[in-house]
Amino acid sequence: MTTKMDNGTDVDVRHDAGQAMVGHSSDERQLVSRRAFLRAAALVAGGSVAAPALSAVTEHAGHGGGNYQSMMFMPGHNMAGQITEPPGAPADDEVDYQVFDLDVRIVQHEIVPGIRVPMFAFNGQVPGPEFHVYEGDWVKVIFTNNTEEMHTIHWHGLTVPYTMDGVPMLTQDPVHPGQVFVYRFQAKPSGTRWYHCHWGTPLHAAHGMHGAFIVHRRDDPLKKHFPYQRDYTLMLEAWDIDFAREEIEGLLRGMKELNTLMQQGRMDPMTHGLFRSYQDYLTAVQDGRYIPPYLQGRSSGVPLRFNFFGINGKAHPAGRHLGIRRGEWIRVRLINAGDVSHHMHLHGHDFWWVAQDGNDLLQPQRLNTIHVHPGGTYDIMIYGDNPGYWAFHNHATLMARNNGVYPGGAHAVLEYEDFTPSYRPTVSVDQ
Ligand SMILES: [Cu+2]
Repeated sequence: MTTKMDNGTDVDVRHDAGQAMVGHSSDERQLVSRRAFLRAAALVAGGSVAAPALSAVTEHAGHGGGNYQSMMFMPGHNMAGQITEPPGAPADDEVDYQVFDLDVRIVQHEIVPGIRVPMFAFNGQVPGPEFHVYEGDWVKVIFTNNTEEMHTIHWHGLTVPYTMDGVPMLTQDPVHPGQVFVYRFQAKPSGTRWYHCHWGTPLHAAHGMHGAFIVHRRDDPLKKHFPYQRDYTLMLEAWDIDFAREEIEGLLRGMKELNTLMQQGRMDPMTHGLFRSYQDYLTAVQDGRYIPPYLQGRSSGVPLRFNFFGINGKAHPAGRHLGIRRGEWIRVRLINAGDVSHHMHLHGHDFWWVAQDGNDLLQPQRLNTIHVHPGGTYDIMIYGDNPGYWAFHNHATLMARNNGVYPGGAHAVLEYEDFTPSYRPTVSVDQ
């Protein structure tokens, strides 16, 4: 499927693991809001939760005013069915919002045939849906937590109001099971940005809850020198599937107990490592009332042994092909959503590195290997002048394996669409 952008760019999403996300029209917008409300109300009505429907809607209505304090210490608090709208952004009638629905569910995600791993996933897909907006657009994301665990969304590289930044216990309470949290902000600055969960990040974000957030410029100065037609996003990943399996099972067991305690008003925040301040935490540790779990460590999580590596949720040979034609420029946005660096090498071509962390470089650099570090985004331009099938892969070859078996890992193929091949690619999974 090719989406025509306003600026004439074809955004090709054929090979994407997910769907590109574009905002709802204004008619749909109302529908979405109502749907979210009904969904929340249904949760209240259908669940074991005894909150009355109206008080379930938490309008911290300020959008600039009002008290927005943590509810984590309220005895018997229950957030299922609540819609939380923190202050700090314009109200619906003040700006023209593009509205997006995002939720989190648990899926069995297939990395490569035969390997399915439970993951927390935005809208049930890994990576999450790709946002495509223009710089300056107002964005409203209605986030519904459809799991038994807590989550937030952090907008990585976007300069949002702090109440929308998604760091649990620093800018907001985590979004509880069944809760709806509404993020609002202006899409800026332009460039390759992304989003991820910020609760339990090594598991949640690195092992599933990550997606691209592309902020386009209506007049992209890069097009002067690199008149690209197609625009690809590659999210680079690293998974420890044993960790993911153990942690998710353990967490869900723990959260069921925690949710029950919360609903019964029997949860003691301190036993769960929740403190009102750093001083409270320090005092509790010093006088022996609280023993931090890191004194013992957690065997499932230390150290992680990453055994699968991927691009957009898939490891080689399940990975994607990037289409190109002779005489065409393509743009490739690399985003490292995992915890190890990927050293991406392209065969048969040099490319131009044009942007880092969303911002254009003052001087593009000509390379054929680019080092993509955790959290960073790197944009490159490739010119089609050498027809064939070309590997674009992580050159740290110990990571070019699936569970220790070569070849695998983060490996894409640059595929010319306008030539007659004399050799056609085949598949080998054990060398
Ligand atoms: Cu999460």
